[in-house]
Amino acid sequence: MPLDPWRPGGAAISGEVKKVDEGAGKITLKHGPAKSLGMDEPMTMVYRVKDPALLKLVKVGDKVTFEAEEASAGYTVTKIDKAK
Ligand SMILES: [Cu+2]
Repeated sequence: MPLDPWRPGGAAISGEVKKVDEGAGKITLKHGPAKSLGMDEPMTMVYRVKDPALLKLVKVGDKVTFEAEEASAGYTVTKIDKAK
């Protein structure tokens, strides 16, 4: 078992869930700097999700770890998990 649960090359970002919009398939996350996404400052922003099922894993107020990628439609969360 690898110690890092994320896929090689993926950069996990720590954040907190501020809003979940299952209808629109979007999640609002407050997070710290995410160099891999070119975000140098902490911020709160809306992300799309790659799979709507991801929105069922977390709720508002949860501390989470997530991965995102920059897609043509906008920043998209590809993985999300409650922080340990
Ligand atoms: Cu951001």
